[in-house]
Amino acid sequence: MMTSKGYIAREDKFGAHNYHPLPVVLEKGEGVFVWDVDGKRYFDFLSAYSAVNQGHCHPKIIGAMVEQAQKLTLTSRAFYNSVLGEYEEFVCKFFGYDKVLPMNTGAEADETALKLARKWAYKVKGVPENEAKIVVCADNFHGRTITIVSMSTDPDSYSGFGPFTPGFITIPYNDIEALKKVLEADPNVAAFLVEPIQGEAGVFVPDDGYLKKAFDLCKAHNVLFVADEVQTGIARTGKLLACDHEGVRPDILILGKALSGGAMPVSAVLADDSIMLVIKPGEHGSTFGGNPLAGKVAIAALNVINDEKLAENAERLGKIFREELSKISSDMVELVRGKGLLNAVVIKPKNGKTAWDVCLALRDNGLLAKPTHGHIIRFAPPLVITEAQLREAIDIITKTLADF
Ligand code: IF1
Repeated sequence: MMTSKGYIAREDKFGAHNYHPLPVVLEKGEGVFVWDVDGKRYFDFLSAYSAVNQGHCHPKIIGAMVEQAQKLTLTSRAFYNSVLGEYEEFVCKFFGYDKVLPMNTGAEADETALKLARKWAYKVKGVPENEAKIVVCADNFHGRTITIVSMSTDPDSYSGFGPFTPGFITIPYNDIEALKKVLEADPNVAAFLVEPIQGEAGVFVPDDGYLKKAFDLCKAHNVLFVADEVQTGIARTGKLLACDHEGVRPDILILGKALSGGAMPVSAVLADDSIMLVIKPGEHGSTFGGNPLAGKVAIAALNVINDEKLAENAERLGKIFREELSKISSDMVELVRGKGLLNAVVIKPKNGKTAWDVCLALRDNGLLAKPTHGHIIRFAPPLVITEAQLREAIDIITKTLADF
């Protein structure tokens, strides 16, 4: 029987060292819980970075997956299949758009949105060929491809991967004046790409009204408002989309992660015909994009969001979480912030102890979370968590912090 150390040593020997995981080896997941190889149970307060909003191995999602997996998993888009149209109609009506371009990972969906925005700029807006600009925010995270890290301001994301894709203008997040200035100065801006809440940066929630003002500025300058809801979407922030808090309907909507409930990679770009139809047959695609297995899984995953009212649950329990965490009288807790069940605690190091040490202690006490950017701990449980489970988890966090 292999020990956790054995699992970790084997990965170290045969796997690329592109991660520094918390030392815990998980073997089983169900709902809000995961179990390690020694049978120890943990609250999962990362949810695979908001991909497991519906809870681990949700029976309806896995059931749909197993059923379809025994019929037809992949045809490629060289042929039609009996599921894709059903999924396309379902997801377009679910989010209220004319069309969907199905992809697999979040990064692929972001790349697809960038291509769509540039092509729209040339074909519809009349920007001169190869002159299109995309405005992005400092501290963004949209994935790991070379074009996406070309618009990153995080050296860990882009250092050593040049030369970089041109055509990006970076402005500070949550700064309407900066966006206004850029849009007034440059007639070749195709789109403004923004996370409604900056997840990786440390769950930065912008000022109320920021998204609406940004959207209105984009409309005034014939610029597409592109929302990356890969992490904030699918009920995570207490609404179906984080943009829904401000009644903003993105021109291009990017989804991923919990679109499949964490069962497999499924991502999507949604837009109306005037934008989506600038891409013609043969101009974009992917081997697995829109495969029948992904289609059935995504339909099941989205039905769970509605049937189990997960957005409402996230809204209600998120308020309790922030309220209770703000009461913690630990001098390591600098700040608690978030929306719905996407929250973070800013940790002030104490006696050389950092957020990493807190996460190790949380692990020992039966709760898994991980620091982002050193001193910020993200807390994002599956949205199926009950109030009783949340309060039990809050007790673990409170006791753990009290020990420092
Ligand atoms: C990892 C971060 C979170 C995303 C947004 C696109 C993507 C992501 C807003 C790309 C992916 C994941 C990547 C994952 C960890 C996680 C993450 F820390 F990397 F930044 F959530 F904050 N847009 N985020 O958050 O989607 O291609 O990964 O499917 O380990 O890199 P992907």
